[in-house]
Amino acid sequence: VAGGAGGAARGSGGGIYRGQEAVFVDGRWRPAAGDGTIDVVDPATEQVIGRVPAGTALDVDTAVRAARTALPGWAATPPAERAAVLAAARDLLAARREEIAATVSAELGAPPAFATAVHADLPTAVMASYAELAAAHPFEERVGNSRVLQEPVGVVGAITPWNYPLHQIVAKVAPALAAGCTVVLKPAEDTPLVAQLFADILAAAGLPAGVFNLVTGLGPVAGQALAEHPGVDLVSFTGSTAVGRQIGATAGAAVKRVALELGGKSANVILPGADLARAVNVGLANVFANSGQTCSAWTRMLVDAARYDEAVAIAAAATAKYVPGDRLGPVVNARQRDRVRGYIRRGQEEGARIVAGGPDAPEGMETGYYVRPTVFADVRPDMAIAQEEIFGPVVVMIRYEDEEDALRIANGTVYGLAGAVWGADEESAVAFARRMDTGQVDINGGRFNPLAPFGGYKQSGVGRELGAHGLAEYLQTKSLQF
Ligand code: TXE
Repeated sequence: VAGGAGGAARGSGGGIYRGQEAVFVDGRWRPAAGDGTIDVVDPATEQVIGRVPAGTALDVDTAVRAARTALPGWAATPPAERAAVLAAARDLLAARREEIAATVSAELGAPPAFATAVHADLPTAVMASYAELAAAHPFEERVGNSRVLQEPVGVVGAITPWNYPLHQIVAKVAPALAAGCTVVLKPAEDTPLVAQLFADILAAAGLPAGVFNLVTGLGPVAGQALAEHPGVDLVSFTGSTAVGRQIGATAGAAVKRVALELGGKSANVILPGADLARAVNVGLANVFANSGQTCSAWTRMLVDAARYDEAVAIAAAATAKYVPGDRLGPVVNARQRDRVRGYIRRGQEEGARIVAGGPDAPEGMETGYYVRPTVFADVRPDMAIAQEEIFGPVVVMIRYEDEEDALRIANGTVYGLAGAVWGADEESAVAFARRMDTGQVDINGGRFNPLAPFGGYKQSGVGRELGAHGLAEYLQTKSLQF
């Protein structure tokens, strides 16, 4: 199903998907229009591990045409049949778990255990949820004397980032396919290999030609061409606020649907009665996982004045366990490394106190884009390190006087993606969470739920991913009156 140009050397390097020098359009791998390529680099070794095409506007155009041609057929496919393809994709994701983990580990630098438990298993869980939702969703409903039809929006242009390379893709493509949409995906240039692996999986799952297309390439070239293409009905973007703003403006001018999942600066609010050690430790783990490259990470830790010093001591000691290279992977590329280290220096200049980590390279780690896990104390809410998304293993600890003060600080950024509240009991934590301007809050810990909607308040974005809310993004409604 997925043969053709390019030729994969899959499995030749410790189970890593080596990639295709081809784009996946209309059901097969084919050479890109131009001959530009992108080297894929392992951020832990700085070695080139693969090469993919730098697709151009021409490739995007061919892919959008294929998606348009495939749209009527896929939209008319009964939801149960669409669900069966997603279920087959779920099984193939599970079957290729080790290869997915190894590939993400290589192109993102994620430690193997995290790559397996999160980068491989999370997208599998999301695919499973949409296999079920596609089968169960009421695509037609009676409302009084009307029949309301939920129809696919059309051709989806999906643009994804590198931080959770496969999850970000599945969180868009699975609901789009469940809804009956067809897709052109432009994955992040840093992590295109697992995207190519995913194209093979969808083809092997029996997805008809043209329903899913993949064009690798640079953001300002292939990404922009996709976002601006008149044949795209909905652009779903996850990435930086700067690019999201631009994509939103372009979509607005064309009056087309857009979903934006952007940055965050989420608060981890530890209320006076909470289990302090647990809240601090889980809070650090939340940020240091994936080397801080998580849009929903609880990067601001808010502690009441009475227990602030104790919390800082716990955090400083706990951070020592996150040894770069072993438990803590590198960040994705040299640019991100320099950006994160720049923020750590900026925090020092602003007068915050480093209690763990710092801006220098971790000892003995000359190779790889590593950053020391860093904790700042004595952080004022108006400092840049407390307002801007750093996207690295950096936690800022802010002191608050009372709950009203904590709420003001928690809500005092332009973002509102996620957060956590720890209280003496569930009730008090929930009462606080209700007043937070943010899209998702974990109460006294919390477990990931693939059916819970995820997305931003304020400048963290527009729209929701995951679950039934995520499916709704890809549907438009028509009502028939009788
Ligand atoms: O993101 P970009 P970058 C934040 C995080 C990070 C910063 C920069 O703070 O430090 O953004 O990361 C494509 N038209 N997040 O530079 O550039 C690009 O090719 C269309 C938060 O990597 O936004 C990639 O596929 N597309 C975040 C995708 O956009 C364009 C995840 C994201 O890249 C484009 C990543 C253009 N003009 C970064 N320019 C999150 N919300 O999870 C780039 N792209």
